[in-house]
Amino acid sequence: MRPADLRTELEPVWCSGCGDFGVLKGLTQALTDLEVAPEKLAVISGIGCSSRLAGYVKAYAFNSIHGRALPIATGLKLSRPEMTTVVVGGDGDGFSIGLGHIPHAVRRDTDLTYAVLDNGIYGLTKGQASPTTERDTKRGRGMAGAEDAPLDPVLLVLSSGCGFVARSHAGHLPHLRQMLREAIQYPGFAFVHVLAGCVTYQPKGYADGLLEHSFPVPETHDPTNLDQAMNLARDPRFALGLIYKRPRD
Ligand SMILES: Cc1ncc(C[n+]2csc(CCOP(=O)(O)OP(=O)(O)O)c2C)c(N)n1
Ligand code: SF4
Repeated sequence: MRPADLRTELEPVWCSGCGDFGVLKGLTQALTDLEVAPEKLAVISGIGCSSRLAGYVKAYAFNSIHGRALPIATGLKLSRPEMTTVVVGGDGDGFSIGLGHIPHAVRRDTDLTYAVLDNGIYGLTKGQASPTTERDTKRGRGMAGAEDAPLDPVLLVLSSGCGFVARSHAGHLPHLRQMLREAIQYPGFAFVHVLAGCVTYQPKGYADGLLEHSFPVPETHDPTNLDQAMNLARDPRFALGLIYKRPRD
């Protein structure tokens, strides 16, 4: 099986240069590495540009309801445990309307991989501020809310008790492929924070800026140590790599 075999015939409607293309590629690569057959795969998303990804992967896919992908995916996984279940969505979908579902999905520890494609903005609805919009983001039309302090997705899931937490960048394909592969292999709730660019509503060079503001998780980091993981997550820059993986009994 090749990654292209996991693509539907639909052409993505994303803007040329959108970071979501990288995530589609990284995800189909990771699934191919793990030899996940389309009939054993479910991709569940909410609503947003990033959530369109579900329609582009050959799988039982559901581009569902804004903010509600996690409970839908949990129900699916509980009734069909043999399905590899991947949840995708944006920062608006996950951390605004969908935020209340995250700690409970973490507590239930259902075997899901949740990849949030974080472009720091509501792309689909034309560029409003999201909970991860930085305060210094240029104010444009519809940017109400950008004066609020951004939340940190990695600290949020770590403090909720998530057993697998990783971060990658949509333009860093081999790394993203590896992080998604490890997350899918983890037998519980796995969270992957994917830094992604929106070329239409974020300023020029935004995605490169994210990368410049990132650093690889140091080799000395022990991902089984929660204190070390929390300290790494507190760094104002973005640590890219496996941040935390709780050993399982
Ligand atoms: C219940 C509900 N409220 C609001 C909306 C409008 N809406 C659609 S997508 C979206 C935000 C999308 O932003 P994000 O999740 O960050 O995804 P992106 O488009 O940036 O990938 C909003 C507010 C909706 N579809 N349904
Ligand atoms: S508006 Fe932004 S997030 Fe949406 S497809 Fe275009 S570049 Fe991607």
